[in-house]
Amino acid sequence: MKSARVLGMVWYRTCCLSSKRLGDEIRPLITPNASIIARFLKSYPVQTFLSPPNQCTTGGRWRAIAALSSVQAKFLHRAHTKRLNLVDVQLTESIQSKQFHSNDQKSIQAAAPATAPAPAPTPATRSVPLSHLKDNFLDGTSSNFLEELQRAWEQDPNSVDESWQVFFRNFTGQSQPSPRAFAGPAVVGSESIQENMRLLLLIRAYQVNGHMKAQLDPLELDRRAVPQELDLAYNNFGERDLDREFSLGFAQMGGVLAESRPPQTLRSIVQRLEQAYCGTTGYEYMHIPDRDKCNWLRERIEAVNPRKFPVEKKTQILDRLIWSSQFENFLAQKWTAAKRFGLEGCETLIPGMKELIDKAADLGVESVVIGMPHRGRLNVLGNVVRKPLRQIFNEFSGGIKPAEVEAGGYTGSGDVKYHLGTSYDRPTTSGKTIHLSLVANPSHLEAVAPVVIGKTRAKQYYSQDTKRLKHMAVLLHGDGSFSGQGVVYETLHLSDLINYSTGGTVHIVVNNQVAFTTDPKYSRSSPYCTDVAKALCAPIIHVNGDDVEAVVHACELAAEWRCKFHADVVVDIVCYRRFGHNEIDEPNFTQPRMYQVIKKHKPSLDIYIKKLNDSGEIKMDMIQSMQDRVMSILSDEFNHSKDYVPKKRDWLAAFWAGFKGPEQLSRVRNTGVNPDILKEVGKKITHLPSTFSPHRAIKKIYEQRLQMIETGQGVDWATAEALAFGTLVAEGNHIRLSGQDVERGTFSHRHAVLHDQKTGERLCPLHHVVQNQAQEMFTVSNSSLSEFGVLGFELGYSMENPNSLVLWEGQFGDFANGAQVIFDQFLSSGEAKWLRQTGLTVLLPHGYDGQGPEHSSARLERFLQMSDDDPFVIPEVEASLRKQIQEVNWQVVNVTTPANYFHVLRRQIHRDFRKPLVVMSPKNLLRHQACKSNLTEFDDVEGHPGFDKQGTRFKRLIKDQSNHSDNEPGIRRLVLCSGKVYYELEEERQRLASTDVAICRIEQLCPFPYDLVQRELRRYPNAEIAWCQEEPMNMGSFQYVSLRLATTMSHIGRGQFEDIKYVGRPTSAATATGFGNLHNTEQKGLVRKALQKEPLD
Ligand SMILES: Cc1ncc(C[n+]2csc(CCOP(=O)(O)OP(=O)(O)O)c2C)c(N)n1
Ligand SMILES: [Mg+2]
Repeated sequence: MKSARVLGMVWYRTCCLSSKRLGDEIRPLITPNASIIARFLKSYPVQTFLSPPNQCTTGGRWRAIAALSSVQAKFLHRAHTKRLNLVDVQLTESIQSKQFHSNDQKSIQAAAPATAPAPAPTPATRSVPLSHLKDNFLDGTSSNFLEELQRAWEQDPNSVDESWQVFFRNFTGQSQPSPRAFAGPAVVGSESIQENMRLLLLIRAYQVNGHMKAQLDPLELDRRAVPQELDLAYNNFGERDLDREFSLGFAQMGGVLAESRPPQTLRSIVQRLEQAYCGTTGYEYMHIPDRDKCNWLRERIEAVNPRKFPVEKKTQILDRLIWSSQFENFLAQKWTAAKRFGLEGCETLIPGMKELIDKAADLGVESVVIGMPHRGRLNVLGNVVRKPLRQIFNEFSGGIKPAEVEAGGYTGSGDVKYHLGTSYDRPTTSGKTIHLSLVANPSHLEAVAPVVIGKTRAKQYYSQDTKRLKHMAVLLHGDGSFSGQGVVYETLHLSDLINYSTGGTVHIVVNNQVAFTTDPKYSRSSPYCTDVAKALCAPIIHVNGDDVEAVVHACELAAEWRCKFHADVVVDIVCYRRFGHNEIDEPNFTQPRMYQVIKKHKPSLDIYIKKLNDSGEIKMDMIQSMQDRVMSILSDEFNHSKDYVPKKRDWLAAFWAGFKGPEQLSRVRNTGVNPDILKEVGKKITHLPSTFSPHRAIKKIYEQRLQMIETGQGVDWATAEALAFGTLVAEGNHIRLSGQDVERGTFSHRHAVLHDQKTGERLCPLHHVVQNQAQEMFTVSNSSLSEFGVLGFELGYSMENPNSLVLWEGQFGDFANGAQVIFDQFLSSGEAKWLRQTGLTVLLPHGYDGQGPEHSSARLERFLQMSDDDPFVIPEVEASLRKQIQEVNWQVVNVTTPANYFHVLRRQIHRDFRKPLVVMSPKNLLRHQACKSNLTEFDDVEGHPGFDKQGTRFKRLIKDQSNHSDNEPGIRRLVLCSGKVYYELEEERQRLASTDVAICRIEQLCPFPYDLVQRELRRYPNAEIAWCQEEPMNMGSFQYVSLRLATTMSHIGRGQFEDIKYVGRPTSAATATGFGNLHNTEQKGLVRKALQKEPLD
């Protein structure tokens, strides 16, 4: 009874420490009071104790554990005497691991007594595995309760929870016991139990907190308090116990606790644990709820014979470290004043990464997509990705722009050398070849992370790598960025999402313990910079960056983990930065003490050379000759770099072959579809199987869609979109639409995925456009609630293969600014900087319908401001020279008809180049009676509306719908507008029965349709020219349009900028008013003004 209370106290303390709020609730439970425990045990089936923590509420689990505390030892005893091995081990594991899952080191220490509380143990006569214990000390109310429960079960098995039924069946031997369980029980006293429990706690303490004692910091500046739990005395062990043998074997456990381990002395157990957990590698994995994963790690970490590298391997590691170190030295010598963000202080990254890649290749990985920041990028490019050194050196010297060697000149604006990306096929040590691509990135730290993941996922799609074994992502991070940038978290959270997973990313943190000039204590609140990854239950391997073999071990383990469990893993290389943030920065201004230490600190290569030399494993003359060889190759490459001629841009490789750069004309193509195909696809995408029970309202919507297809009348927005997707799929293209709630559509209009009302089963009619269509060919997926992460992902996805239409939809256009970095740094400028094209399409709901400042504007003005078409230059109109759309950085459209939406989506694919497309999507037009198109506007039949000599196409401008001739001198005003305000203007015109005002819609704002605007200006020679928008004057498209409109007007002698009449809201700080009445007044006012009889002022 007393012992039970002691055990109860242990658990109680654990519970209280981990969740102080639960203390009062738990306190009564540790007193073995049958009725209370009964109540709790009834509420908590066996699984509550056994299931991973994430499968029951934390509070529930703690309460359950507390309830169990006083009966736990009874279970051990009973279970073993009745040959039930499994349950007790699981119970022990589950409870004890819970204690140690708390990483709140400070609180554990604070709550723990200063000295060991319990009396020194009496040495046991012999070692006894816990699984062989037999004791009968547990009398009392807790066991009484169990007996009562057992009696109740014996009388009526169904009177207790099913889990307890199973338990008692096992308990009484009514189930088949495992053969292992027949090992003969040994009889020992309660002290032995306690002693074994304490040893278990000690082992657990190493597993959980060993990393706190590990020698991770090469500079030894990080003086962390060693947790008390790792102290023998704290666990009531002393010198005299060190040579006693203990046998701890458990089924279900790996590592030191594995059943197969022979009895060991306490000394050897502790030694092993110290080596495993407190050397130059620290492991954090006890937050992982999965027992198998933990055991897998334990087996490797606690292996009896820790991995030892043979001399050949050490030679290879040395060679790689020489390359890494000398590469930086060489650059430093040749370009003394250049910024290169060198790797000095973390040179071991290179042998580590190479090992990671070799190991991954051995395990079946065929290609690795790498994303990394500035630090060490050139070194990685040269030594890991194997970009030719002469090319790197050439670029370093300023290089020749690719344009100078390519006819036509498509150079873009270029980027600094440490941002450029590249890809190569690299042979591995085991004779395989692995494709490595380093993705170009902007300076914005971590922004490339989701892009890399998206690209990896696309590679997996195109190579049918459904198990995600062939393509792997590796992301490198800085310590400051990993903990500081939110997109890290947003990217991590994509890792296990069905439509975003890549089967695990290997993260490597170059943790130089400083971010620019900021110390970690000022840049993060978590103990480790990697703590964010714990949210994913990823193992985190901290490793001292001076120990190259440990770094190589860590990277090897990371590759194995990723390939085994298809999940993320983090290697945190704790290192230092030998120089300032860049080579011309003075670090002593801000980190004087650190840099005093760094100044005296030997480089990792010197440390390794000394180690190998001291041990006699590799002789000094051999090391010298290895170094000489590397130096001579570097010098050779440098000499060749001077006359290095860059090759043709490499984005044309693979899937992009045949695609055109802006210097090569791509002709406008027909986007209309054969009417039979259109109908056929229309039927497929509106077909619901008879076995499917849709929601009534959605059934009706689908019936209406079918009717639209059959009658060819009144096709709405959602149907037009589905037709665009369906016809593109029928043509063999891959479609991927992702974003928040896109399956149904924020405005409940899309219903691309239906849910059976009886079974909950999902149905996506667009999966069935062609026979045996692979589901993923049309992917529509609700995403995580992230803009930055998900848009970045889709961007990366879109860049892999041009034969796909990849779309991201913002919930409301407002939220796009959460992904602003992707728009600014990648989408609007990526082609210019890195010569990489993408046809990524972004749908941003936009429009003023009184929903207030946060749901009205997609900030159209920002997209237009970033557009690079020249406002003062009328582009070439001659068809054979017309490349305006190829030369612009992106397209921005504000489309007003379903048919035009259909064509603009199809146009993304039906051209020989790729260009980002930003669509201001409608909201109230989705159900607007006038916003409908006829099927004849979608097809490619001569004579049908929209058909011209180039077939049916997207209309960049929609002229007035009043059948005006080419010359309408009687029109007194031409109102130019864009977007849904058109319908309000049209309604007002009809209300006024006005015939002397023309209304023209500019559907494509960027690039500006100079040619068509000119045509309309000429059509109405006497008209006053007005620009009408619903956005405030400092927003919307006024500023963008007015400059270009003025250029057009002056070009044809129709006036100047001052002659443009503005009709719209006045300037404003907020995008819209939050008062409904005011909105209506404003909206009506601007519409009336646009059509007023009097001339505009
Ligand atoms: C999003 C973003 N914010 C700020 C910066 C400016 N900046 C460049 S490097 C750097 C420090 C990065 O620290 P860390 O991630 O630890 O990498 P390290 O330079 O130490 O390798 C900062 C703040 C940036 N590039 N990107
Ligand atoms: Mg840093």
